Amino acid sequence: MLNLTKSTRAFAEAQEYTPGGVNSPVRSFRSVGGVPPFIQNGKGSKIYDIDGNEYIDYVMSYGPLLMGHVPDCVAKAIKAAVDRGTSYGAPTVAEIELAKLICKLIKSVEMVRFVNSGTEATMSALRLARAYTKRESIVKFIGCYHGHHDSLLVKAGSGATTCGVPDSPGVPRGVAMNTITVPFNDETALEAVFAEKGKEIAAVIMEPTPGNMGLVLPHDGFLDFVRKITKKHGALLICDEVMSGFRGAQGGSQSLYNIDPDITCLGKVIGGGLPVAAYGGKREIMMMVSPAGPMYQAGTLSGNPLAMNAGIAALTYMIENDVCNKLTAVTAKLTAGLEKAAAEAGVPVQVHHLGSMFTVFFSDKPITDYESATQCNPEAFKIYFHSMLEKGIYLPPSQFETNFLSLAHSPEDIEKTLQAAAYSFKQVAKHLKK
Ligand code: KE4
Repeated sequence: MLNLTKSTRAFAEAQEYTPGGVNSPVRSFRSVGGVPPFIQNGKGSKIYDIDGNEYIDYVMSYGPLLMGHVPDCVAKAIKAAVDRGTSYGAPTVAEIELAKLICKLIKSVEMVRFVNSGTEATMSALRLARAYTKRESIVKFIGCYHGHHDSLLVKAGSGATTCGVPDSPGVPRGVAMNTITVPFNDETALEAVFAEKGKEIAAVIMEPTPGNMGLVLPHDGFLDFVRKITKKHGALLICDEVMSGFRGAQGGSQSLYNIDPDITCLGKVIGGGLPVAAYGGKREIMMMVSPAGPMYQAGTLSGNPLAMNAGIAALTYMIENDVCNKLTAVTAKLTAGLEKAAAEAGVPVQVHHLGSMFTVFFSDKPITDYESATQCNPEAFKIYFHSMLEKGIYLPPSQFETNFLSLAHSPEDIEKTLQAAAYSFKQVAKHLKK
């Protein structure tokens, strides 16, 4: 059993001052039970909790840490920037440099606006689509998660599903009624919505490779279909790549499926571990954004030099060291090993991977959408999660999250992870036999 004495004490105190003791619900271990380790520090592929336990980390802050915890390139950039100032509320050349990097990496993006969270990015992208098309309805896919603003907290995945509130209370009916939801991978349902309301739809927003039901992949032709039907009806296509940007591929998941969206949302990796997100897209559309155009959006710390320099360092290192391709290869090797370990233990799983992302679904059926993802065996996941934690492997505490690799995960880490998985799947098998 893990010694979590200090974390237990800290969690009790944290719950006095912060709802659920955490500043983001999924961290509470609510759906898997137990006490969340309070982290002391991280380095490379490892995190260390306040009781001195060491873990190989597959949360990686839910995506940002492509090179692992505190890579030298990012640490150096932040240390150099902090002595010059953390924020000015005035333009800096670092913002131009990071914007140029993003425009070079994501082919569909010609202009960028920086914000401080993925939620802000998708919220602003929706407002922009509504301003540009002068329409009000939007379409999202059930189980996709685009942050916690009202328009998109409708049948949302990630923590909203994990905590049992895919449709959160507090979202005004007047807002939710403008959000149309459709199952992912369902062309027929999407076609019916456009046939009925095509003229009212400002945009379809989608994670091209959803990571908030766990990692679910589009079936052949689906993304192409979404692009075609939005074009046909004059609606914009917003690709939310806050998670999949530079995790799916260096050009975003959109580059893997040859999709040319009107607007792309980014976050996580582009801040190198500091709070940075962005929305960007075609120049003609982005020129609607204030002060170039009438659509208002602003932010005190948007584009702050500390975060910009961290992002520049991270993306530069990523490009110069071909990080995305290297991680794709390691992730394929790890997931093949996980599949083998589950088969040897006689545990039915679906293992999905793309780039440096992967999910182990505890189901004997294919996982193609929210409906099938939510049929997974929660008890099996819980046993797997806690068995892995005991063996020093720190996974996202929810079936509806994606795991992330980093450049810092060594062959020894992968070997240790596979040994822990062999043990954990055996624990699950014992439970399934009961
Ligand atoms: P933030 O507001 O949390 O920075 O980003 C929201 C967001 C937008 N779009 C996508 C595709 C996302 O995955 C996210 C946030 N991802 C979750 C992980 N599934 C953040 C983890 C958390 O909520 O604590």
